[in-house]
Amino acid sequence: MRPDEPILSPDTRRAQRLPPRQVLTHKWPVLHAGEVPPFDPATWNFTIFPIPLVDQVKQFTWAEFTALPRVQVLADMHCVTRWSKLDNLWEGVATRELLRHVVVSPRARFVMVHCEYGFTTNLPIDDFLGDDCLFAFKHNGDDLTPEHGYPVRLVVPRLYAWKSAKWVRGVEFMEEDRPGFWESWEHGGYHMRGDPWTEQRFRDDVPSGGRGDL
Ligand SMILES: Nc1nc2c(c(=O)[nH]1)N[C@H]1C(S)=C(S)[C@@H](COP(=O)(O)O)O[C@H]1N2
Ligand SMILES: [Mo]
Repeated sequence: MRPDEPILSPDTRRAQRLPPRQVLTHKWPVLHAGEVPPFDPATWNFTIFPIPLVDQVKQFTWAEFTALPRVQVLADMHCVTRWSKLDNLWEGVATRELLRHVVVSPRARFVMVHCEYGFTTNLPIDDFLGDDCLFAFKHNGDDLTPEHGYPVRLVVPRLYAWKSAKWVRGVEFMEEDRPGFWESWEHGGYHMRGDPWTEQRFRDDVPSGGRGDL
């Protein structure tokens, strides 16, 4: 079951839809590190962890995850490499749905999203649980294609799109923040939060050993 009216991501109501220094695209670029992973519904699972930040380690099979209630969200997408794609209609499971399956400790303030081949991305828990955030199976009415995250990707419309992790397999709740893949210094030091409206493109802290190893 899903509502007839999609949830409108708040940024779609702005008079000026493009964040600073972004360029509109009508195509849908493909952007990721590494290979497109295979999908096997018999072995796929989705894990929420760890104890004690959740009351139990919860694992869903593909059949269980696809049986969860669905929402539709209309949202814009902004890649830090400066393309923006407007009016995407996503369908999937709201991130908030996870809260109906585990009890999350109030000490949890960040999440690490875990994907195939070890890709990760970190974000504040309040951004992750935004009412326009979902684990999407469909885009504009069609199943995701493999290169766009089939079978399921995270969508966090209000942050730069590298937080919208493709081929997602689980969520780790965290007390302290720590960098994911693109946020790590060796992969560019992209921002720990990534708000496109204030151009949080790169981290503004400095690696403990100094920037670079000269
Ligand atoms: N697993 C994974 N997800 C990822 C990435 C990645 O490298 N690996 N790149 C991100 C980046 S930088 C962007 S802009 C979006 C692009 O999504 P798209 O390829 O569907 O346009 O995916 C994000 N999700
Ligand atoms: Mo990106």
